[in-house]
Amino acid sequence: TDTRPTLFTGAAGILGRWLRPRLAEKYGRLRSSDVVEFGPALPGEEIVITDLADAAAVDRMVEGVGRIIHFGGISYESTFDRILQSNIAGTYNVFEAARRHDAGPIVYSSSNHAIGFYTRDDRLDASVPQRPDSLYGVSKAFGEDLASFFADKYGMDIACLRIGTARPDPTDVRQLSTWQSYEDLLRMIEACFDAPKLGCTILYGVSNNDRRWWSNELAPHVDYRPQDNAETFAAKLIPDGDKRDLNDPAVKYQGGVFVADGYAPKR
Ligand code: 15L
Repeated sequence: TDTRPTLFTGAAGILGRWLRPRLAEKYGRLRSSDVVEFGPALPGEEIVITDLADAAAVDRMVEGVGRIIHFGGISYESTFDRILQSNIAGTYNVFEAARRHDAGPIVYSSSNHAIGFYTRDDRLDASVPQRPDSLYGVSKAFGEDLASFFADKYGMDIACLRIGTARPDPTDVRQLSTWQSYEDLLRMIEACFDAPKLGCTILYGVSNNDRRWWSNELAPHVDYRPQDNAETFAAKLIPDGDKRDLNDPAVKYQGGVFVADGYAPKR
């Protein structure tokens, strides 16, 4: 097993704040990073404030680490310039520094918005072509392509998690399909690092929801066993059933509001 520290980018983010103490406990030495200040450091933790767009700073941050959990970046739609810096250049800088320093395996937070233009009637596995629903989704599709390239060209191991909606509880009808509990997300990260070989593996970050749209059957080498199911919240969330307008783009497409935001196809 790898005794080098584990690097965690995006440690001050919404998912990062929950994952950080658990990753520190699981993997011991943790090098946590974000672009904003946070702290204090946990036992065994080293905090490095880094802008992922700064290639030299990312190179220093990655030097000496083993496993990488790359969750840093913008997690919502933004301007192309901001997405370009933090998600596109940022992910390139992390993967390229990992190649140079022989770090890895890498678990990368992709997103369901890389495939958000599939409809709620579509059922997806890891082989479907990407269908990004936003510039944010395009940046996640780029990160997946970059993972494929670094795996094929340099033999690196990178798991891309197309996370659905990771939050404490599901809060709307869509999330009955897309929800991933925090505990299941952590199980997925651990299962990736326990896999014998990742290459470039695409996984859907989703709990064992009755209404899930996505299958991980093409990644049997990752022993992910989700324990939670959004359906346990269904009766409380929609006591009178699903009353939504099924033609509303935010309802019709898997990406939800990321699709509907600015949606204006010319006919
Ligand atoms: C994401 O990628 C976002 O980061 C998150 O805030 C949620 O909106 C999630 O997708 C989702 O699709 O529910």
